[in-house]
Amino acid sequence: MRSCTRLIVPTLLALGLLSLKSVPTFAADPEIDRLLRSSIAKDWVTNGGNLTNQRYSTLSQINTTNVKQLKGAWMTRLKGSGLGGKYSFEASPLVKDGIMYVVTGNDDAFALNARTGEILWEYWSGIDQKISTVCCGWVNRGLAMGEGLVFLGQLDGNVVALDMKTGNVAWKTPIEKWDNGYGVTSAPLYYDGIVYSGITGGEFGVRGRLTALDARTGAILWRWYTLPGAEEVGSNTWPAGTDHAMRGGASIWNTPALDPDLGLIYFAVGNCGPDYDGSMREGDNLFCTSLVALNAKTGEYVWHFQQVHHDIWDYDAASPVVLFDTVINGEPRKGIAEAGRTGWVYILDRTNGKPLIGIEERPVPQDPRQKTAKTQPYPIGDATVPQCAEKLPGFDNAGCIFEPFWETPVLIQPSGVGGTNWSPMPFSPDTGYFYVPGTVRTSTFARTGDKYERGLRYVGGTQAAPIESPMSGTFTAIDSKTNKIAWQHKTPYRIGGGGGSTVTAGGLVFRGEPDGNFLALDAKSGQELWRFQTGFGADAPPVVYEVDGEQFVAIATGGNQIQGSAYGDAVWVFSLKGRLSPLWPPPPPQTVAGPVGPITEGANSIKIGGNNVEYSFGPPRTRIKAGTTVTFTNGGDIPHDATSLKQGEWTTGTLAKGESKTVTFSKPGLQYYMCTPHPWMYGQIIVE
Ligand SMILES: [Cu+2]
Repeated sequence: MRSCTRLIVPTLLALGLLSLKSVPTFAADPEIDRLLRSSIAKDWVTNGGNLTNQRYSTLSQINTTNVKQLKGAWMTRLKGSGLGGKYSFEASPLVKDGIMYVVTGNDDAFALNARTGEILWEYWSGIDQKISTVCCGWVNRGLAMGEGLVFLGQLDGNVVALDMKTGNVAWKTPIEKWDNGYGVTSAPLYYDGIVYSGITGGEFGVRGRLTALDARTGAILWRWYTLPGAEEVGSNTWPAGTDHAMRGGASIWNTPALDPDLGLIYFAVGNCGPDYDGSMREGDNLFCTSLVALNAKTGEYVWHFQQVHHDIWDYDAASPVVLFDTVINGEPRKGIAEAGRTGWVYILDRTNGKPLIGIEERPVPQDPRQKTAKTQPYPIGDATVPQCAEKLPGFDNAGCIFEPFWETPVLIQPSGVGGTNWSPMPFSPDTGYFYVPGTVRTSTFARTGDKYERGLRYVGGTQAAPIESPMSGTFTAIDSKTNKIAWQHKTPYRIGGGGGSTVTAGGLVFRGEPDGNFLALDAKSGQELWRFQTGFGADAPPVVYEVDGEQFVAIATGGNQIQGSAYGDAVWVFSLKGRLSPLWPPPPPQTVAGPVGPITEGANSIKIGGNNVEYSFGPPRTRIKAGTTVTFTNGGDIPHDATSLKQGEWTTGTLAKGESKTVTFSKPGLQYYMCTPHPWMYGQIIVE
């Protein structure tokens, strides 16, 4: 269809028949395309609000002067979908013509009356609950729409189109298989007849890619691999004559942005695999941890910028890219920015991928065993999280960003689950600020090595937060002209792991807090103007919309597995005419790493992933007599283990669903253990 435009227009020109009015419009959905190209107003039609991912709403009925009156207009529970400890609720609801569309961590989608919250239709994904290749919580980051369809990606590797009126499946395309290590967690992007989807699997030795599908039929139009094949651009950044690039990860975790004038699609690429072992993959390892621009129609490579060369720290670029226009030295410039796990915002010229403000290559510490890169890019400006670990008892080595490590654990900050992770970064053209959520967490990095097996974890090491090490967050306004901090809040909880915010022409930033509070801040000063307790982990990026002249603010409150917030299955919507009052606060997230809860006396049977809390040991703490044999049973859906924090002391090895293993504790002492693939799961055994 699209190639017709190119063929027909020259023909018409040649025949002298062309007048502007008679140009046939071949856009498959001119209305959605127009909304995607426009500033965000009444409707919120794609995950990032429009093609820029700015999350800047021009609505201003709710503003700094009246936001104190904001109350709940409605709250709807989504029938238990995505409710439980293995899930995160990270999707932004979409709104079009008074109807809201939302997707949960179980890939179930719902349409609701955006005024009243009444459920209009339901799509239950029925995804296999035994999917064993979910890296970081069961999550779906959102939807796209166009041509009368709602699009979503699923953890089982399918991209699905639903009829907007009924929720019936229009088409379903497997872009990969989950048992090969793949899944989809990113919100797709729709524009001009094409649905673009990312893919996950950076921890499973996959070959990342962007997939373009025909929106009408679901047919795959093209794929662009984030790991180059032989002779392709970037192939010389991998060791010659090896196939390490073919399992080098480089997932796409989030929604692309698109510039229709330049004809380019932009996206961020995740970490290199195996995550913590660079010993066999000498070179910069393109296009791991990079920003990439492609021709939006053909998928042809145009430019890239690599944030971290030869990544061994799990420093994904996982937050969605943001397009913005600015003036630098009196000249109008087209910018693109992305907040990294490194704690920096990378600000580039989106026409060519060159730094707009300045990024310096600086020498960094070396470890020849890891084949570390000689230099790394340092953006001019401020980082939003600390970039050096503080010394902790029991660790000889505390390092700063880009500190190498081998088999002896090294404390490093930011960790690979720190800085800005999957969370979006809004931009306000009024303030010129980016709003950057960050996680402050130190990890102990160590390389262990791994053998690649299709569909199994392939990370080559570990990064666990030391027991009792603090975990918190930052929320920072970064000036887009200088990349410097305009204001910063230290937050009690981690907020960079998938929580989010949105900014409005009413001068407000709305953001959730993992302890259930929903906040409104003054976008210019950062001052808190309003807060409301939703009763569930309030992490998802909110949206702003209007129905019948009334402005609403919506947030999905269902908790976030990475941020440790309370789970739920609710959508909350607020307006100035709202009448609903706050709910009772849910349990707050942990602020130090390690097992929590009361000590169970004499428990010699420990269940992993029981009671729908996938990433947990139960009981997490037990006191036993020396000589007791403890049985560990995996009651979850995915493989787990229990492994002593003292390296090599004891481990159950990988336990498949339903499998058990016993460990005998003969000597008195304090035992801490964790799950190797999920380094935020901790347990404690006190042996007397
Ligand atoms: Cu686990």
